[in-house]
Amino acid sequence: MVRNRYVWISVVAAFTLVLGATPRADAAGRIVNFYNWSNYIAPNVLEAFTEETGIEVVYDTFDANETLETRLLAGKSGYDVVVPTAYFLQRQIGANIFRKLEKSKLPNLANAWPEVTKKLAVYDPGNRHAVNYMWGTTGIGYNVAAVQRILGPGGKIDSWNVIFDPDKLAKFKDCGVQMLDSADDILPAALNFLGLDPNSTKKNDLEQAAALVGKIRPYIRKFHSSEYLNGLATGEICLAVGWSGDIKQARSRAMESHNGVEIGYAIPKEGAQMFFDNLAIPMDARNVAEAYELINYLYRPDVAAKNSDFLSYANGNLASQKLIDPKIFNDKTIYPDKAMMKRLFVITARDPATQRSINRLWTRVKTGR
Ligand code: N2P
Repeated sequence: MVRNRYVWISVVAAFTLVLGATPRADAAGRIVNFYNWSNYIAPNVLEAFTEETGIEVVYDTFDANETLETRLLAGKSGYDVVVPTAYFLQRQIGANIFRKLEKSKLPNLANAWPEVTKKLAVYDPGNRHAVNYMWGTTGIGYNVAAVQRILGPGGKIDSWNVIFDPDKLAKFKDCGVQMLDSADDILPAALNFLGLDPNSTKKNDLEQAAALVGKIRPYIRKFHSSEYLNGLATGEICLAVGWSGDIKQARSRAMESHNGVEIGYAIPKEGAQMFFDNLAIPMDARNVAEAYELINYLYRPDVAAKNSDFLSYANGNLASQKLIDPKIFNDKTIYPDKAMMKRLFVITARDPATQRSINRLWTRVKTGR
């Protein structure tokens, strides 16, 4: 009897040991809900995270800050990690939407790039609520052959005038033009092209910018913030105002499919917006420990490098730089040098009244009313 009991206890102990040695079983049921931009994570990163930690990632994507913001403001978003752009983050911090990060739970932040941390502090003083994920620019993607055909040999895209001069853009109408459906990307580009402050809150400035976009609207096939990636890659469209990494992913996608399409990306000489997208934990997140583990994982130098290599976006991780493919790290339209930096501008959150009028102008411009 005693012996039997002893045997039974041993079996239970052995079983517990075996289970305990398997991380998956140990962490059974752990999940993290991650809401990220589309085309914004390298293949297998999340799978590898699950394999290592046993935490299942429920992954969902969006392609506009407005979509994310609506979910967050409604409350109970159900998300544990989200990726707002800095000027949205700034407003959302004001609305008390995010948790203060416990940095002790993010040891990999030791790898953060101080220059980027400092830039982000403009939006999040003291860097208390967010850490940078990726950053990039808003510029022009183009089909190299179409540009040669339309502008003649030697023709190049180096100015916003190809977009904002209606006579120039008209020539690209038939081969297909798309533009981001993002007031905060397009109106600052238009303001900057007009020689006005891209951060202007003056009614008259904003109306001029909207009128400029209104004039080129007949030549734009679609306003959309993710379809242009595939559109450029397949040759379905030939010109897009879009985000740097998405356009470069279009280039790689075309190259991999050997379809003869060559895609270029230009940061126009008049200047372009530089944006920062950041990882943050909503106040009502239910899987907070898992959220920290995911953010910490994304801050591992090899993981950040893998993401930048695939996405062609720069990241906020200094230690990752020596691991990044030199073709990416030495590309000045991804990791800008000092001269390129001088051309880039940032935008900050507007007051609610200005933001409302920007949104109204944008709807009017898009619908042509
Ligand atoms: C991801 C692009 C995100 C950039 N496709 C927008 N800030």
